[in-house]
Amino acid sequence: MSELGRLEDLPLSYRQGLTAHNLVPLWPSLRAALPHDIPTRRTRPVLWRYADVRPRLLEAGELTPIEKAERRVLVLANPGLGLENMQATPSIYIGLQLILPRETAPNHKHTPSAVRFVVEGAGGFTVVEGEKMPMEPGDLILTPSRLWHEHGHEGTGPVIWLDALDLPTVFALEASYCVDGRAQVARNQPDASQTLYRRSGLMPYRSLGASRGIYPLKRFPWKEVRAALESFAAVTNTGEAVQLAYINPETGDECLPVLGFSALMLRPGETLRPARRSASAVLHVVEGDGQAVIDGTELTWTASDTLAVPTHARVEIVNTSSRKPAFLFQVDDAPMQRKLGFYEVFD
Ligand code: GTQ
Repeated sequence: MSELGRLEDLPLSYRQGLTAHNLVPLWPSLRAALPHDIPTRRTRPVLWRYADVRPRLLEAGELTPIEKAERRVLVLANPGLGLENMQATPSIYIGLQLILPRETAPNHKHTPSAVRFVVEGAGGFTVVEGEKMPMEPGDLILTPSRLWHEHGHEGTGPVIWLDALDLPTVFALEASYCVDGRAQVARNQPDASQTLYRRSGLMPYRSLGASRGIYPLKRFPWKEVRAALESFAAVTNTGEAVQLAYINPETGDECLPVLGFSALMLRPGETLRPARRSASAVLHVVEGDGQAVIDGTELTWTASDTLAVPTHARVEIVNTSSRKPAFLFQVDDAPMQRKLGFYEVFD
């Protein structure tokens, strides 16, 4: 194939004329925009150790009162994408949020969708559109686009959770904004995971045929996810992924439009080599110890650590314990890629 013409090949006066009229020749940039066979990836395989993040987050609790922060968050920023851009991967924002006893992170709503995955502590809660949801370690809580949400803490000791947002995409669309609101009045009843959607395969009869709730279930208790993974593992060969997707129980679709969520279990000593795919991902360790090799970069992980997986990356994940299982929570952008029509799984 012939070399494409360079910008320098063009006469200076011609280039100046283009610039003056807000015009750009494609051919010098064509290969950068459309590289052959595999995208150009600036995203690095990175590990954020909880042991490095936690003390700095607790220090933020002393340095910055909640009133001065609104949300007290340290963002896990991928250095390959520029720290100031607050991207773990091109499409995934990840932050670790701290709330201290009796603090409130005030009510607001915004165009990006968010989820919380609880890392530690007891007594935290999130209220979404009047539904109060307890936050126990490992619970996944959805705050979909433009729904009112606020967080609080009725217990003792710090509560820390991982925030995952589709902010990079919404921001790139120049569509990211927030509205502040007055404190919600929470309904005095348990959340839908404890009442209307107790078990997969069962939903309120009235939902059949009716116009369905868009986000019927916004809390997925970890103790149920963990038990489901163990039952799944009991009938699955070693080396085959024990992985459950979080879905909307009324439609069977992914929970949110841009980001997808799943939970993985690795049996003691197990190695997983998932097929290479077009989606980027973030892995968060719920329990266990192990190693990951992501595009040749070796990373050693333990509980509450978080890893970035670039698009098209070759990934190997190993549970290095010979006695204990490991559990990982995964965020990826496969839902958006599927909707855009280019989600691919290779090999
Ligand atoms: O808790 O609503 O990490 O609005 C970033 C933006 C958390 C939240 C973040 C947010 C929130």
